[in-house]
Amino acid sequence: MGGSQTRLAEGALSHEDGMPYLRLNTAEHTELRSLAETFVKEHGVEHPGTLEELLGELAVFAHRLPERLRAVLTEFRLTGRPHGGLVLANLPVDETAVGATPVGYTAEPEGAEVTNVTAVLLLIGSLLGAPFSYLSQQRGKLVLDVFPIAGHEEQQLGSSSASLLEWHNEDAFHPNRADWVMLLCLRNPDAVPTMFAPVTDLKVPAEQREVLFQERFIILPDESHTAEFNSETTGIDPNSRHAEAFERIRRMNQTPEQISILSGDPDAPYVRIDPAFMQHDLDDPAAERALEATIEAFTACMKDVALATGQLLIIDNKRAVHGRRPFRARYDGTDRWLRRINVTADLRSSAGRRFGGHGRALV
Ligand SMILES: O=C(O)CCC(=O)C(=O)O
Ligand SMILES: [Fe+2]
Repeated sequence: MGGSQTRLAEGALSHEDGMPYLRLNTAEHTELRSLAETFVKEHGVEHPGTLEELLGELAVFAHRLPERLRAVLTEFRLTGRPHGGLVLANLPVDETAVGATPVGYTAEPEGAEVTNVTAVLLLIGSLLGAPFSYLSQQRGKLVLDVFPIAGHEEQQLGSSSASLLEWHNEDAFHPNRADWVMLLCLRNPDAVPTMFAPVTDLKVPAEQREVLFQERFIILPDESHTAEFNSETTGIDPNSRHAEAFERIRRMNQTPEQISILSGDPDAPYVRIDPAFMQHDLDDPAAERALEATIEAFTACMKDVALATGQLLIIDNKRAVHGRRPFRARYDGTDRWLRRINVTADLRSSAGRRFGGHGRALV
């Protein structure tokens, strides 16, 4: 994979349990906290939700992030290294000040520390690319909360707990899926691991690998994008854009296109896979065998990354898969809590199809 291309990024990463980490030092930690607080103060942000309306300002302000962080993120954006993703550690998150972990879908976390923490997440996301959302997911909300919800224990949703959340690419079915997914940990008292594997670790026989590069596979939209699920959880605005978004999802569900699982550079390919929402019966034995071999091989190389408060997992959503181990939820305000954003390298490809107050919710 080679070393760093930029002098500043060189030697910045440590490797812990096979995972690359950038640990901010005390000066960087303090600098980042004061940067986020300054942004919030200068723009009179009183509620974390307001940050979603300030994406342009955040993108400009992001150029002030600590230099070593900018160097690592720039190298990651330009070269894809470290391959698949990395963890940023020692970010300013005061667990005692963020308040209780939400318990229901419609909860809107509030308060000064949640606002600061969200600013940190959006600043980092805005340096790497452009944060965006989907109109078909939680009304186009940009910053999503990952915490267990009573009744979802066994579902294939971020809000599940008792069941393992099978590894996947985020929104794998979607042509405009994220380039990067960022998961910022506010609390994780039981050290519940996120699962992670870069595609460079995937070992499948050459013959099957060749099949993976062919358009012989089908991924359906996951439940979180359906009209039924959204009307039961966050509710749907009865305006035409929402209807359009769910109509597009319905079409993707009804007449899905055939896609390849691997694409791009044969030595460092992009990956697109979500076994829980794929058709396994393809009327194509060679493709079926290649899919099952890939599932087995990925499962075998899955790493556990137990995020701690103040750690941010940046996943290259086109070069790595992720999931989550099962755990027992508490539902008492002390549950595991992550804040998540989708980030794209290419806003231009969705021009004319982005709406919402922040103009970043895709139809
Ligand atoms: O809870 C986790 O660690 C990952 C959840 C997940 O896959 C997601 O929110 O996209
Ligand atoms: Fe995910």
